[in-house]
Amino acid sequence: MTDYKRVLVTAALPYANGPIHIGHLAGCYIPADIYVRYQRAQKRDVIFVGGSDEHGVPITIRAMKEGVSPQEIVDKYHELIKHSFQQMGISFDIYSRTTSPVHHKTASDFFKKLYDDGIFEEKETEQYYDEKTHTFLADRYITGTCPVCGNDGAYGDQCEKCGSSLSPDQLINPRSTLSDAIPVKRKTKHWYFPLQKYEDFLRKWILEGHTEWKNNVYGQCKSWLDNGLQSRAMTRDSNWGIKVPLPDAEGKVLYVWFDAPIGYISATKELTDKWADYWCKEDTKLVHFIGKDNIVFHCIIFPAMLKAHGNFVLPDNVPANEFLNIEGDKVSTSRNWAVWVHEYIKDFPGCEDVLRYVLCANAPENKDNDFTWKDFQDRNNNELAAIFGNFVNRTFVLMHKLCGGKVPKLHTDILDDLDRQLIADIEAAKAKVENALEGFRFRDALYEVIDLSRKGNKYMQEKEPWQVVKKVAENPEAQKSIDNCLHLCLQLTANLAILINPFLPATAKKMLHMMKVVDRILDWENAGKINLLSVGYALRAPEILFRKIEDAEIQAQIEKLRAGSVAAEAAQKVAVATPVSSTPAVKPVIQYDDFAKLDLRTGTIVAAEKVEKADKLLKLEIDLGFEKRTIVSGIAQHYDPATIVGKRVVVVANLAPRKMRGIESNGMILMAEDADGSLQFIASDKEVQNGSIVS
Ligand code: B3M
Ligand code: ZN
Repeated sequence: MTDYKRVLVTAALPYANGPIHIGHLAGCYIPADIYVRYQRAQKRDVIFVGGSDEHGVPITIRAMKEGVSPQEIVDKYHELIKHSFQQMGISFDIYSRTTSPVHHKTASDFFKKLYDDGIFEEKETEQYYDEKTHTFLADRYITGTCPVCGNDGAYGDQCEKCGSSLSPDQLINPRSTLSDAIPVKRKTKHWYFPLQKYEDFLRKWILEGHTEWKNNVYGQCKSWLDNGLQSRAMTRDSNWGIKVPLPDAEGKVLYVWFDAPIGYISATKELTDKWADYWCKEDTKLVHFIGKDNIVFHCIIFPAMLKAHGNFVLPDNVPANEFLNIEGDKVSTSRNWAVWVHEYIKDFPGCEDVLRYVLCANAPENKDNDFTWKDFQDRNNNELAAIFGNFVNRTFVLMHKLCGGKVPKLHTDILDDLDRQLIADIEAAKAKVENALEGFRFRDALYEVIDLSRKGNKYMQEKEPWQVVKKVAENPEAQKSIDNCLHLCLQLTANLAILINPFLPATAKKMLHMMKVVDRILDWENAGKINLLSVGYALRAPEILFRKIEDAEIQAQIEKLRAGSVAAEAAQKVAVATPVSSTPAVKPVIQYDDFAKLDLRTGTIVAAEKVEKADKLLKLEIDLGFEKRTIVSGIAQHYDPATIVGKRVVVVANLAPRKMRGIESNGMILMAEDADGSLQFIASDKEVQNGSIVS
């Protein structure tokens, strides 16, 4: 199994355009961290690299939304994300960022090498262009209807509803996400990577060489290959990103999916001078942890790039997870349907391991899975606290009570079947957990650990040292049975610390403290042994490993989730009314007949007063020449009624009457909204007779 000399583990670089949520953790960071901690315990040469993905459209769009520069966005979220990872115990050896100078040089050199080797196809094509914002619309700058599933909000690179990978040309009714404009086609030049030329290599390497990959990963690769690969543009028109290192490439940057995976190499360079050992020597085992939406980039595109470049190892495995839904619904950052990691840490201080536990025990390893707060509570209270925590606690309490606070002796002469079975279970657990971890079956591995603690509880229940103690007075030999029970339970506790350590490192640390032993005990080679704690050694008092999580806390989280998503929806409605660019887009075309239905007339305001209990409304009396009208208008926050009497206005005279605050409004006055939101009257510059037709 270990015919490699070093292990290089990467976890997807999250876009620094927002905080991370628990779906990110479950998708790749927790499994990656478990794997790495396990490798470290095995004393293997392993490094774990990660960082923020700071280029691409997700960043620039966020910057536009927040009205700040892309640099400000990535600075803010990089720090937030990095901090969340630290708090959750995701133990990167380096957490870098793709705006780092080392990365810019590495990615730029990589591109230049492929260019110099004549790998790219240079093509001028027509691409969608937004004339309002003067932007070429690739990737997420363009939206429209998905040709596969009909989702109206599909992007130019992907439909998030059905998961299809798309190009802007496939979208039905494309629109710019920047201004809502209908895009036009314009010529632009880009450098394309000819993926189809690597099809044979990829087929052999994956479909024949990596049949051991997870079904979901292998299946996606096969379907990509069977559908035929095409050239893909590796550059974009943008001013945010890594400049294309060629003379005639003004305003062009590397495609974010070209530079981001190279970020793994750059981060390794920043970490160690020996980076080339990890990236270029054949006896490296490279493992990419990612979510399912990144499979094609890590299994097809990046390996083809590495192959074209030469001199790099290819991933040995890409154990991608599927998606984690929340309370039965897909995670959506725009709808704020998510559990944010930095908020969890604030709401449940000291419970980071609980989240790690739940996200691993319920990981979407082979299919999408659901996170619910109820399940979170149940797993904490019924598994962590009631089984694992309870076993450790009982062991310590009884050891203090019945064995004087010291590790008792093991009297081998009186070992019975129960004792022997427990010893066998301890020995067997190591291989079970190990096999599951080597095979990226993290749920199974964790189950085995909890199962071992369950066996400990059962053993203790059958041995009943609290009953046996009653016999000690008349039969001193009975103490031997108590000693054996607690000796084995303590050795089992030490084993549990070793086995749980990759999953719940903070818990393992607490257990070490209680046992007064050094970190070295956690070396994997110690698992399965029953001589880890020396006889006569005094141990500390027990600490509660997992507190109970109350119903009220769970209720509060469910309410927070719902309230957050309602607020986000309301905010989104406002955002739709005011697109990112300052002037709203023109509405869809109408015919003259549509316009001719409107009866617009000139008029004069002859009276104005506030409407009671409505701070936005004014009741206006309008002289239309042929009649006077009452019109209720929403301008109270812009005009004092006294100042507008005598103003000339344009009125929609044939608008159906409508009651507002009990007053019937007969028509509407036209106002122009300025960029700052103020309202201006519309009137002709010369005085026109009231009642004149406006057309
Ligand atoms: N930033 C997409 C994502 O966050 C992308 C991953 C890059 S990994 C090299 O899902
Ligand atoms: Zn779709």
